[in-house]
Amino acid sequence: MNAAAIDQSMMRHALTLARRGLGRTWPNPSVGAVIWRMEGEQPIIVGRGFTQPGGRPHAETEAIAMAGEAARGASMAVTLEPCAHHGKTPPCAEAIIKAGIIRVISAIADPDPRVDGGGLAILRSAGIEVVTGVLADEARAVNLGFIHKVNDQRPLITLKLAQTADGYAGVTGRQLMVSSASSKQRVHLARANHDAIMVGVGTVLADNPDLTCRLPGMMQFSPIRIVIDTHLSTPINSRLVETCGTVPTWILIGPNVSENSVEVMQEKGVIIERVASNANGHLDMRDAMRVLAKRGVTRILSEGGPLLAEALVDADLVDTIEIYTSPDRLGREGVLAVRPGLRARIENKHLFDGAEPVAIGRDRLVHYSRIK
Ligand code: AOF
Ligand code: ZN
Repeated sequence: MNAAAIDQSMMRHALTLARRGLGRTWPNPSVGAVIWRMEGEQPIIVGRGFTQPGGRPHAETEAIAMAGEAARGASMAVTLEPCAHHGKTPPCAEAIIKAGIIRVISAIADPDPRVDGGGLAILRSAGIEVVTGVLADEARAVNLGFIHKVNDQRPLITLKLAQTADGYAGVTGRQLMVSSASSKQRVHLARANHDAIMVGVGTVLADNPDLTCRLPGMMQFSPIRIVIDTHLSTPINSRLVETCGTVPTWILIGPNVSENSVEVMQEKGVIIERVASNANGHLDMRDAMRVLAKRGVTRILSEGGPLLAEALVDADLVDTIEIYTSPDRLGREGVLAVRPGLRARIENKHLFDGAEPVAIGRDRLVHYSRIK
């Protein structure tokens, strides 16, 4: 392998580490770092690290701690520019210098204004060789939630929709098992690698859902739950409220809810955030996402009903759409999963790029990603 191929393979490894932290490092990005030394033609990995739950310690100091003295004279691949600021911990750029690392391969710059090129500048001024842009597109995808939080004051949004073969989400007010066991497992895995699961209050009233990650052994990876609820209609005895001591529940409400109703919910342990409403009296989704980004949320999985999906896509807030289609028909009138207006936007080649359908158990999954 030549040097560039080794750099790429180390960065690929660092990216796999970074992906492990997704959903658990917010408000910080999930970063991966690999330290290696050359023995002849052979790269030997001496340290690996990724951002720890809650966002600290950072990936680089984890990898340096593992490598110990072996870091001296070694190279590091890191999926995001090492930090330059004195935050809750000293800057990673300084830790890298102190550890004696002589070469740093960094995928993309850190958009945080406290860093933004400063980390690489510190490394260069210490005489460390710096290579940037290695697997930049993949690193951007891993860090997209954090990038949107910093640059666009909104979290990344993955929209999940499920429909019967004839296009229905269910029957009004009744829960319908649309997806197969394999699809559910995949959705629960997606829950674990997002910071929050979001639904509209209609889903809470119809289904009284738990919205947790129930894959065996992964309950502790359940993210927070967010309800879009203009008039604060979430029942006090709903599962989301009753279990908020174990898995946090946040409810976003409009300006007209009484302070008294807010206090009742807060006493139960629910976090309430007020959000601006628009001319139709619905919550302003851009403002809602601004509030969540300000609170540190970087990645949201929206599992809410068709109306929430429409509001998010209309406000141009959706990064990825996953539509699961079951082979079974509802066979009667129900609630359309994707109404014609939303379908037109999803199928618009200027807005979303649709992949080929893949089979998930008995279901079919089509994945759309936002253009630009
Ligand atoms: C890194 N490695 O693993 C992560 C970084 O509040 P602090 O002090 O932890 O700093 C948070 C900022 O550090 C965050 O906004 C981002 O710029 C960077 N995150 N940096 O070198 C890491 N998670
Ligand atoms: Zn750092």
